[in-house]
Amino acid sequence: MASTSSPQYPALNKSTAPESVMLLKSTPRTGIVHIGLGNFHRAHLAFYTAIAVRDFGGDWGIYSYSLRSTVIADAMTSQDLLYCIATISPTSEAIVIPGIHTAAIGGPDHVGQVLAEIAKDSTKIISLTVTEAGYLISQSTNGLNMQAPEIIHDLEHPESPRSAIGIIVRGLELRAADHGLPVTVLSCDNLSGNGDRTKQLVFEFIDSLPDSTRLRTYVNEHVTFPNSMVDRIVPGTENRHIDMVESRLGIHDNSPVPAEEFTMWVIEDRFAAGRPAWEKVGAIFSDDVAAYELMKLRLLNGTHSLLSYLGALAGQETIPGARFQPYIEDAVRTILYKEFLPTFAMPAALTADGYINQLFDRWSNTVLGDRTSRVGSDGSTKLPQRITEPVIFHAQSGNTPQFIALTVAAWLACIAPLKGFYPGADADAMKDPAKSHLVQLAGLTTDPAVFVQSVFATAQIFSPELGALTNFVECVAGYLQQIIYEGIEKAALTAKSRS
Ligand code: CS2
Repeated sequence: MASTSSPQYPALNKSTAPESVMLLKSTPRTGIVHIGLGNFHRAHLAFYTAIAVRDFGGDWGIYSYSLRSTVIADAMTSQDLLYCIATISPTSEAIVIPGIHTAAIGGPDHVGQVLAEIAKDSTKIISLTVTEAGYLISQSTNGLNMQAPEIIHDLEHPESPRSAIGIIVRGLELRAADHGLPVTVLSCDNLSGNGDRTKQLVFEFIDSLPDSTRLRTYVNEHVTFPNSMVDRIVPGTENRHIDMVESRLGIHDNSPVPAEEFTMWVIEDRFAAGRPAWEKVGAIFSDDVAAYELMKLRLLNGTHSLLSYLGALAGQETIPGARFQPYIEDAVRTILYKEFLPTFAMPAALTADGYINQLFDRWSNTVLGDRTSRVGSDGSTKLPQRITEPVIFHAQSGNTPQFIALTVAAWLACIAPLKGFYPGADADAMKDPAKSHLVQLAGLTTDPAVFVQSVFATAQIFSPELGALTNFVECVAGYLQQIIYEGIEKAALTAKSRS
């Protein structure tokens, strides 16, 4: 790991830590195996679990695994499995150090260890934060993408799965063959009905295995998949965060997590083998998770997508930069109130205005500086979750949601610009698993209408049902044309005038 002259974590203990630092170090044994060791996990599930274990005990240490990269795992291993969550807002800065991990490993070479850990009878929860893209959902079948190279590989190589679903199934297979004890699979990603969805994908994988009766029965009878809504804005780690920790604590953290103060977790209480006392440290257990999920996926995430693409095209590097452009703020209010809010029922405990005002505050966090390129990445797997049902909802009464159409057009302008159009550096920095395919389609024509038609008809990003909504598809094409020839502000003003 990076060598450094400043002291490392072991030098820090309760008496040396500054007052504003919360050191949550306990030494439980492993009870949770987590797949997807990114910043989101480290600032959310790990945070709640560290507090719950410190205050209420239990063997809920987290054995964590990153599917591809070894960077975070190596950084954490080199610093006693500790790291800082730096909570940053314009009015405060605080540091929390959640000492709850029992291992941090990364990369396909180590997947055997993860399977062995899942198989242990001491493992009670398998949790996941692998992003929308990590579930390998096919939009054409609305199920597991059996053509994905990872799934093809995983069906053929039981000992070395590479996909999250493959790892879960192979781990469950070992449990079924060994002791058959119950376990919970807990998805913490932004998918609508994330638990139900994960269960569906797990069963589709199982059904493709030869001789799967025993495993099917085990999963049916002893494995639960609670739905959950998980919320905290967590940007990527930058050097300025490393410097901030160093100047505050005098220690060098190779991998701190910047985060907003706000955090929310709503979970269904369906745990097959127990769980940490999360309800005592702020998590909400509810039978109404679906309402919270829809609220968050549409109001926060859906609008976040609009902010990222309009913002990037307007030359804004950050979400607050975008949010403070008057015409983008106007677009945000319209999409929230006119296009997303009518499509679901708010959870009984919250009011729309209260939640939306809080969103504006969260998007205004200029010092956290969440980037448009982070939020805009992976649009091909995020947008279908966020916009499909709202578009269909409006189409049923003969309407086309203008700002949702503009969001899709702006995404295409950012990810696969047509010849002669340059979307700017922030759009350039967006990654997307469908990027190379979209760029290929964009290279076949200079006509935005032809390009947009081909995306909906052939790219298998959006469902056939959405692609069949001609008015919507044409509206997207019209906005792409306007973005290219007149600019994003003009396109947003048009959308406003039609709303
Ligand atoms: C964002 C989310 O990446 C995105 O598209 O909308 O990561 C968002 O920051 C989180 O869901 C907040 O909980």
